[in-house]
Amino acid sequence: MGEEPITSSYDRPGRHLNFPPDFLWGAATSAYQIEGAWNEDGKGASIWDRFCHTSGRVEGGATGDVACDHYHRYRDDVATMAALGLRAYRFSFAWTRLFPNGDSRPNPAGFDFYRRLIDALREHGIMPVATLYHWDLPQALQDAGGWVNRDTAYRFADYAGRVIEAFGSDVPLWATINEPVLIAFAGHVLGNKAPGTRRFWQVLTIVHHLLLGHGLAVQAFRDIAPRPASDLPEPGIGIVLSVRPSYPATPRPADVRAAQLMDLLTKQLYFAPLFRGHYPPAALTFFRRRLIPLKQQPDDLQIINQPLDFLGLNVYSRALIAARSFNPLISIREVAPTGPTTAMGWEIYPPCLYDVLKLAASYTDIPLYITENGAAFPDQPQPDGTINDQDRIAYLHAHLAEAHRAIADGINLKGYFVWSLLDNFEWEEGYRPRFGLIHVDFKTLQRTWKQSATWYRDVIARNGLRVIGNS
Ligand code: IFM
Repeated sequence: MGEEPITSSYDRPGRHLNFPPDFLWGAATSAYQIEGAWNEDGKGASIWDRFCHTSGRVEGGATGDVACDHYHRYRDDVATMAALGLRAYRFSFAWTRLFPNGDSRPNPAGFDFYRRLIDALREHGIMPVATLYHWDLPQALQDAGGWVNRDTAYRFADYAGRVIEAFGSDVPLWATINEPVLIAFAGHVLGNKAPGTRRFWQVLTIVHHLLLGHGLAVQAFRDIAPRPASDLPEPGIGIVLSVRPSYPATPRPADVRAAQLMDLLTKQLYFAPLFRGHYPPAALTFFRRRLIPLKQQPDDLQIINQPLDFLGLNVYSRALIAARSFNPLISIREVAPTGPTTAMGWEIYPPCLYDVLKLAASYTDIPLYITENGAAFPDQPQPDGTINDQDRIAYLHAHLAEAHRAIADGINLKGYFVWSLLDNFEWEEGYRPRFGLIHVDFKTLQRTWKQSATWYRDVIARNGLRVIGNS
């Protein structure tokens, strides 16, 4: 284990890339993707329950009804986290487990489950990192208009306040919303994620209400001001953005402009209101020209532009963007990657992690966390049961080296969470893509460590990586 200062020379064989001593090594999951128990102990239906139970929406007709059955197996899963040496575990609360109808009537059994989960983490010295909303809106709120309805932002803030009151002291890091860009575009424009609508004309309204809900939840957090348990740091709150840098497919000016437009709609549209208190004028012009309205009230941007304690970044890949002329709504298209890809078809391009951190640092100097990074590969258990996922190890290694490079360049990166702890329900793609460090047999629900799990355990134990070799 090296005690060298953090510098940025990456080509010295055998060199150890040591991370800062307090670096937060973690793994991440989300409620719908692992918990199962979709209608047990008083849980209400979410938009993902409805989406999966609608035929033709999810590959192979898969649902999260059982998923990894984490609801019943959380104790064993926490023991696995402890064996991995995780310092932090990022999970999400299922809104409908806590408030089945999305109103103010709580479900005590749901609170009890998360109390037991958090206690188990704390017993093992693992820091709970909680996301309040990872896509599973109560169906009752969707029936009232979902994120198109401004009231949903207020319902979210009420829910957030109740959860923060209940668990605030035991959770040092709170994220409001996971990946608003995916909720808005995949959920409401492409329609491949729940609620599965295709309403491009409402997209700006949805983005605005998501950000408003975030800001209101941050205000609720500040009002409650949870005091930390004696052995935990002061609780803080932030948001988790998914950032996939856009690079022009060719140097042609039209492609360069298309990549800039993609960045405007998928990144600046979120970063600017959150950190600068305004929507990018070019984005507003883009939407105005397409007659897409933004109805806002006078203080909304102030509410959205709250000081945050950290920013979470989910980084997987980059997008190669080219222009297209025939679509009147959006004149951009993504072209096929030029490099190797994961089972999601996403290009393996580690420098994107550095680029995303640089981008975030250009907006804010608050602590940054990579709240998700990882890869799906078609892992095949060997006859002896082992899973030798060298491709995942290489992916994680290369991305962590980029994280280290960013720290060496002075970026305020405080932690890294592998997506994911377990193979799990990958939304509309069902159980085919496997992202886990831990393999899950979805017939028996048996968990098996992949080699990447052992590798990550060693990375955590050494607090870093070796440049050459697998760790
Ligand atoms: O599984 C998802 C997660 O829910 C959100 N971020 C991306 C992951 C991989 O697609």
